[in-house]
Parts: sequence; C-alpha cells; structure tokens
Amino acid sequence: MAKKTVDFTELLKDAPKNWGRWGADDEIGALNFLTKEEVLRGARAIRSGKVFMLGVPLARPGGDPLYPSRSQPIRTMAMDKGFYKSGLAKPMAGGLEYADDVIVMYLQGTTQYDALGHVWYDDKLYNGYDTTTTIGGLQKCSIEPIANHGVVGRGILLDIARLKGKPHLDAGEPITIADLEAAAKRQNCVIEKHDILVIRTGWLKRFYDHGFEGIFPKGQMKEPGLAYSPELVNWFHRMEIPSIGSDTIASEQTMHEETGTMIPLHAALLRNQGVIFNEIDWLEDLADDCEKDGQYTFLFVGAPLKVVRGAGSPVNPAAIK
Ligand code: UVW
Repeated sequence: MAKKTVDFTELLKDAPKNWGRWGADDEIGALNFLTKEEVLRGARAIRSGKVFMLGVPLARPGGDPLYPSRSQPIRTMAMDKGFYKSGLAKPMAGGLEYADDVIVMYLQGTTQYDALGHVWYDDKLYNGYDTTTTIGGLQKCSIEPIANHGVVGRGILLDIARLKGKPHLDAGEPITIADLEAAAKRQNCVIEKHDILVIRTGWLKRFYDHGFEGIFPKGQMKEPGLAYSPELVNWFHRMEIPSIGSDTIASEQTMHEETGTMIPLHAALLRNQGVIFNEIDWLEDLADDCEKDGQYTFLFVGAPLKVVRGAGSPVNPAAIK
C-alpha cells in the first residue's frame, strides 16, 4: 500500500500535455491525429471483411457490468400488444400496430466513450477549460464533438491475457509498455504511431461467468489494466495514440499502489493529452479470431451518440478485419 496519496498536481507536473496543440478551442484532443490518411491506413488493414461488434448486451434482466456507483439501465415498454388488448391503443389505419420502449441509463453504463470533460483535477479540464463549464451539462469537451468526428483509424488488438498464458489477468495486475510491446511481438505485428489500442485482459468475461463477484471480488473494484508510469505517459505522447479501449470498466489499472492514486491515466492521458477512453469492450470473439488467423490489426470504427452536453455515450464499436 502507498504510504500517502500523491496529488496529481505534483505527480504530473512535468508530464506532457497537448493543451493548445490544436488551438484554444479544441475539444477533441488526440482525435486530431485521426486524419483522412489514418482512416485510409485503417481501411488498408481490412483483408477478409469479417466484422466484430465490441459492445456488450445492454439492459439484461440479470444486470450489466458497470462502474459500481452507477445504477443499472432500466428498459421498459411504452407500447406493446397489451395496449391494444386493453383498448388503450388502436391499430393505425390499415391495421399496423407497434412496440416502443424507453431506456433510463447512465451514459457510461455500458460499452462507452468518455468525453474529454468527464474527469479533471486542479479545476481544469482538457485544454485548460474551467470546470464550471460542466455545471448543468458540459459546455466544453462534451461527447458531441467526439461524436461529430468519429473514432476511425487502424486498430490493433494487444492480447495481454494470452501473452501471460492465462484466461484473464489477476485483480489489480498491471500492464506495462514492455507488455504491450511483448504482446505485439508475440502476435507478429508492430504498434504504429496513431494506432487505436485495444487491450484485452480477459477480465470482462468474468462478469458473464461469475456475476458481479467476478469483477468486484469481495465487493472491491480492483481491475487489472494499463498501469501509470512516467515512461508509459511519455510513450503515449511520443506515439501520438488517439484512443484506447479495453475489456474492463475503466480501461486502466484501478489503483496505482506506489502513488496511492486511483485511475491516474484518466488524469495523465485523458485530461492532459486528450486521449479518448473507450471502456467495457467485448473482446473475446475478436481475440479468438485474431489468434486463429494471425491478423491483429483492423479498421476500428467507434461512433458514440451525439448527446448534447453529454459526459459520455454508449457505443457499439466495430473492428473490421
Ligand atoms: C470514472 O472514471 C468515474 O468512470 P469511467 O471508468 O467510466 O471513466
């Protein structure tokens, strides 16, 4: 355990930032790296036309995997056969009847993107925006500009669970840059500048196999994942990584014991470098296929919803091989 928590102001005082790099009005951060050329580079990775949809099922009767402070999505019928049977609704002219439903949910309560205004420290959002701009809805760095741009480029699956020779990483297990590079080497591929990183830990499958205890052992959130280090933060900056995704709730190691900080990469990458976080990805089918055909790169298409002033959005990303 850390002796004392290090404040992000202190921890990240010399860490790289992309603030101002794309102008004072920028709200999409490292997505600026995903130019037309990068979309074409992603398209060139398509070989067979196989499509893998990375979203998890939404609003299952047994519950969905999500951050513990968020409540479960509620989906309910607003119109169904019962309305016609009870006389509350009449068929339309010609006889057509219909079903409608309503969902109430956290925008981050399923496979999702975080907006750049989703987290902050020192009272400043990405690009230096004041945090009072979040009051009543994100006036700056909401999900809307990200949704208008899209997250489209070359994706690369880095299967860390297979690298470590186990079905899933252990609770709290860190992933380092050396692990990412070793995974790429094992897979006979190279992580290139501007790649969208898709990192498999095998953790999310535990939810479907063992329920909430599978991902919150003893009621604690202690996910494995990409772990903070100055080296890793600098590597992301040098490689100009636009976005990361993973099969965990927060897409990074929950607790960094040495500094006593919780989800420090949300501070060092999202808030400081504008790296776009995609979370709760279903990677098992994609990973099995990559292992079978030896192809770990693909066109990645992430299309969040244009939620006005939203702090995040559900998404069903596509990996097209
Ligand atoms: C928080 O950081 C609170 O949530 P998420 O993992 O959705 O980014």
